[in-house]
Amino acid sequence: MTVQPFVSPDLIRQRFSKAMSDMYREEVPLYGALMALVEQTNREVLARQPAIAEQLDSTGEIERLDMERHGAIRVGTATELATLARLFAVMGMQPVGYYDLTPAGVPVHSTAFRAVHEDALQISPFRVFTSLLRLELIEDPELRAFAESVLAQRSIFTPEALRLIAQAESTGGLDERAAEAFVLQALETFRWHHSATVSAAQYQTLSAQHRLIADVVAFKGPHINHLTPRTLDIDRAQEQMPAHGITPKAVIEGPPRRQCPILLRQTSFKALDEPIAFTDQNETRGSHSARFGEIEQRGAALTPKGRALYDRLLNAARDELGDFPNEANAARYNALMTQHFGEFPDSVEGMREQGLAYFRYFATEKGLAAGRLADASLEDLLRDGHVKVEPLVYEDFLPVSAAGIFQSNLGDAAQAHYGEHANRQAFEQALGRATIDELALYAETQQRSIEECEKLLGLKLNRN
Ligand code: OOG
Ligand code: NI
Repeated sequence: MTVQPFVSPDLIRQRFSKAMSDMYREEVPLYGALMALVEQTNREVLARQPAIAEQLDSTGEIERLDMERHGAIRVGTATELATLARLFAVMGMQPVGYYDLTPAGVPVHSTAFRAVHEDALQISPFRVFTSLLRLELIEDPELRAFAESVLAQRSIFTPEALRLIAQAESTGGLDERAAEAFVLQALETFRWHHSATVSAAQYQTLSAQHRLIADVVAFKGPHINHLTPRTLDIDRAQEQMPAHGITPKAVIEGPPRRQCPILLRQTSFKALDEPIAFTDQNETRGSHSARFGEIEQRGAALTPKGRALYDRLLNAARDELGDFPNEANAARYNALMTQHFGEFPDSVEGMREQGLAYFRYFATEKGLAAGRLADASLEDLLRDGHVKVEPLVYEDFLPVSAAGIFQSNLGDAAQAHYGEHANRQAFEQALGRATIDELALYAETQQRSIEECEKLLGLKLNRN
């Protein structure tokens, strides 16, 4: 018997991301329109701004741009979350970061499953923002018990998916045939179902408590609710949306427009109202809105110091606005954001000097030609052009932005006030493992790039 080699988890993730995109394009035609719009703006940006093309070329991001996307799902129980963690692990995706959405009135906490090493991210940067419903925040004990009993009856994974996960765990991987089957089986968990698991009246009761509760509890599985492509110019894409039959939300979440993009800017369009059959109906007579569209622009990952500055400026702008940003105050919000963020250096050099962002260092042709340099520091090498630097792209999410995205799709009526806030410990207990600190990942990637320069240039750098 010949032993078949394992398919690398990174390739399984790449295939899964493509399969997910194909499924979603079929389910939500507007997603296809959004993809076309983003591709077109990206092409224009690359043609008009060669410096951006050059930067993406040196970091390798140019190759992953077209396949770059994130999705989002919401699950109802600890077992569902823990099994998802095992499913994503087969594709080399780990839970990174902890996000508490209760301050925004959304009864969930979340993590992002993604690849963690820069080489793996380069093969497929696919991420899934995954939220766990916090049933303990439902005040009515009867409704809570009802939600729990409905969730206890569903199984969101196919038996074959569960079997393949166990096989990957026990043997250390999946061969070609098993990997192919795994992608198809895993996809089923995220599919949209037109039939609900509750009656119309039960749906109304759940929805009256919070629309998100109905979205999680009343369905057979955690349908993927959006898939977000990466644009190189979000303002331009947002401007173009109406001409493509897409109506975006009032404000772009995240930092204001800058020369040197930081973190993450996102905008979304309203969820579709879709026909649903409840258990007491034999045809689709009800409706539910869950699925929406989103695009994002990614910039530099910030250090703890940079992130603290970002949070301070964002909070200052929002405090001065005195309300959640919305249609009516959008212009004022944008002006306040621009004004406050004037304090955040808008150049690679400025951010580097102040230690606000993470970077990747590359040995240049000139550096390689120069041969061994004794006793150099990184600053010397940069000054002499022996090493060049590019910001590390932010691979994660932002809690305030995520809250804004949730809100714009659930409607303002979905705002609630919860006495209880973050509970990372409970989340990790449900997950069955700790979440990874994203800042440590960026610091490691930066450090590896410095070590690579040392190796290529044949020197040991002064660390001061
Ligand atoms: C997730 C919303 C958050 C993002 O990009 O910040 C999100 C959800 O609606 O389930 O996707
Ligand atoms: Ni999103």
